[in-house]
Amino acid sequence: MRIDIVSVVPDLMQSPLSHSILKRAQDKGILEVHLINLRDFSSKTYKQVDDYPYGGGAGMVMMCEPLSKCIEHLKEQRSYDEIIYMTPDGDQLKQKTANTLSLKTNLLIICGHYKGIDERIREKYVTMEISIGDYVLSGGELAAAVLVDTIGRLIPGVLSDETSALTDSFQDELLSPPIYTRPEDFQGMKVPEVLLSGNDKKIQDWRYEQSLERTKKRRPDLLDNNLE
Ligand code: 6GU
Repeated sequence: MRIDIVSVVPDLMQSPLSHSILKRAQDKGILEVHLINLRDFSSKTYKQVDDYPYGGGAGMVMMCEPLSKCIEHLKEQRSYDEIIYMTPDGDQLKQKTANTLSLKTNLLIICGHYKGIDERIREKYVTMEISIGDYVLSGGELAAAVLVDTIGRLIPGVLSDETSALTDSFQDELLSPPIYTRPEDFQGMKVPEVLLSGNDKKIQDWRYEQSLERTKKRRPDLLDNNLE
């Protein structure tokens, strides 16, 4: 999979994309991430990419021209399965979205900064609009890093233990059960007996019960969604 990310502050995403599982995915050649600096497509003297909003008000708006030039340039080289705009008024990112996107070949992600991008760019090019939650970030970059992380780890072949992503919280719309490692006794707090029993069936049943209980207590909304 190839993911191209357009931003005015591409450096913001450098570190999250260069470690851990995303690094491994790129080292293995399964994932390719390219950061594109929108300023490279500005025709203004000071590489300006934003301008005052028509109608007035606070904040700047990312102009049509550099974005359009940039997107057209990228589209000449490959066709994108989705052109995704990161925006707080987009559809909220869910595991299901990540699952679907992890099977694509070419994705283009556009990060808004300032107040966001000119509406006409959304109308002309954008095929998906994604938010990562109901709070405000300074720009789409950290949200894009979150999106790439959640997609990247799902691409077939990225996780060495192929089943590991399947037992994540949310993958089956339940939260994960509690987990333990050595020692068996930590300052008098013991690991649940069943996990030491060696009885796989009992362990799986216990984990499922714990998942269900935890979800009921912490995120009953997830269970309601299951009934829809
Ligand atoms: Cl995708 N962008 C911004 N600027 N803020 C956000 C967001 C995205 N998702 C949640 N808050």
